[in-house]
Amino acid sequence: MSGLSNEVRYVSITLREVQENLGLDVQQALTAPIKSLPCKYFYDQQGMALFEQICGLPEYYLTRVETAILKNRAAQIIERCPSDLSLVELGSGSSTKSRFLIESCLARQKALTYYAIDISPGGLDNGARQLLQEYPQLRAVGLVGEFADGLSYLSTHAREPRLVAFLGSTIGNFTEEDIARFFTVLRQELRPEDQFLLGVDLLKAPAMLEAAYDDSQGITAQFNLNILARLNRELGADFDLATFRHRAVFNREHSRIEMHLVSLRDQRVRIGDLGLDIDFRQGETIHTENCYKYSRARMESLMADHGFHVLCRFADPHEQFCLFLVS
Ligand code: AVJ
Repeated sequence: MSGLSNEVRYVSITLREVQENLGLDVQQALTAPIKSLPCKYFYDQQGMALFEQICGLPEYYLTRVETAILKNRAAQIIERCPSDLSLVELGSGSSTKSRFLIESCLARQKALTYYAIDISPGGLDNGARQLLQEYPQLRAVGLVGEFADGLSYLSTHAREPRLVAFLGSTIGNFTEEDIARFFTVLRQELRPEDQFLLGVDLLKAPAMLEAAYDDSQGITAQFNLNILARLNRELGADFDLATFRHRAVFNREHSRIEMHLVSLRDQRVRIGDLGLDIDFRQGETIHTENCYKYSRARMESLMADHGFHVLCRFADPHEQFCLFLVS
């Protein structure tokens, strides 16, 4: 073996400013008649650690079920893709899940490039480095930027056919407009030989959904409240976390889990860095997240509306979660 280590290479393809503006976004969201906070701000260092914990909770079946589907079906998924493939993952590459796709590719081809597109650098976790050590035939490239920019970079830099994976039901955070925009970009950037793998949490009994977002150990509550702690840390706010309570409810009309933070009393909160006072009535909520749930048919019709054709579905026996392989 040569002394060269097989390391992750990061390419910054940020064309537009992806700089997030926490202050401005928070000001807008908390001064609106219905208060909210953008769910992307959950994921500071503490938030990411709490989300990791959520993924291992007994009630949070999503990660476990999706991982099991990938474990059992990765070979079949890869079989349906063209040979000499490269693998693209949208969002921070979670190596536990991608491992199965990577292993199936490498059982079939000599070498593989694995691209992870994420707006924050370092999206590839330590597991990715572990994979690189196990598989010298593997190359990992982190692309730092928006999905659209990452995909367009790849259409000029990667000639080989690609399997683009968007896992973890992250699409659940998208509004219908977000989905329309996202599918439009995908259609522009994917070539006919490319395929798309989408992980979707399926519509099911509300009690089971609500338990997944309101676990008995209170980890999801901590995750939700951490967004207020973050405003305290980063914007000099004085939220008293003991005066807000986590709430997760299934909204049937919109087919989504909603996460809220409920103010337990009338109170005024100061956000020092913004020079802003926010008043809360007792029972008033900050709407922090929507997680849309789809029936198979509904997701397939959304995809069809955007010119995508479902090649294959891979669900668990209880139809809790579904992976769609799409061209
Ligand atoms: C990261 C959007 C897939 O909706 O299940 C988990 C986020 N929020 N528990 C989800 C989340 C509360 C998660 N996604």
